[in-house]
Amino acid sequence: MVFLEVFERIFTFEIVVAAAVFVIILGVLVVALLLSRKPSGDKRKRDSHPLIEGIYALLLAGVAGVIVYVTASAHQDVQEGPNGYQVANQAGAIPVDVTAFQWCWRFDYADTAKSVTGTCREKDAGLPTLVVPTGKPVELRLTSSDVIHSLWIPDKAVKLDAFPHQTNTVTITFDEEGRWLGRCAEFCGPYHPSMHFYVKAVSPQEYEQWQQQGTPA
Ligand SMILES: [Cu+2]
Repeated sequence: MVFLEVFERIFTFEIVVAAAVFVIILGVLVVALLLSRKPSGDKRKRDSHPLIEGIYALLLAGVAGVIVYVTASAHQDVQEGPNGYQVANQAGAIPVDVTAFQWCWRFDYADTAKSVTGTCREKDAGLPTLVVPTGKPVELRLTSSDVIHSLWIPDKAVKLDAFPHQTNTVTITFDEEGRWLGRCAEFCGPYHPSMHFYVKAVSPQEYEQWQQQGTPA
């Protein structure tokens, strides 16, 4: 699952950098305060050090630049990687047309004409389940039939906006079996908070059975 790996790598990197910057700035501040203490009654102007201040500003700008560069190139990896966004018609990918609507989801398997939807109102019972086989890329072609929504699978760090009159594509491969909750991540009206679904990854055999028999997931 490339999204999660990239997210965790970047997030850890940014936390480490942020912690280092915090500790260094706090240390410099404490030292500067201690050194700049003057006896009371001393009216001399405080020293200014344009060179040191300039270097300090440049260093911080450099750190910010590195973070932007690392994040942007990781984003590029995700977009162009084997499981990346916008990779349409990936060989062997299972195409699923995903439609977000107020306030639930519909999953139409383009190859088999199987369709799954729900009400998203009653907890669990009303939630649709997107069933996918493990180890095979699944191409989600996401659109909306009314307002803007956003497909979000928090455990897999996958998030993609759903716009009316537009299709956004993301190709995902689920490596392990399991079931994860998906949410709508774009406020879309009164029932937005209950606009959930499940993603269930099963073995390829089980997936074929499910496709043929139509047993509810
Ligand atoms: Cu929503």
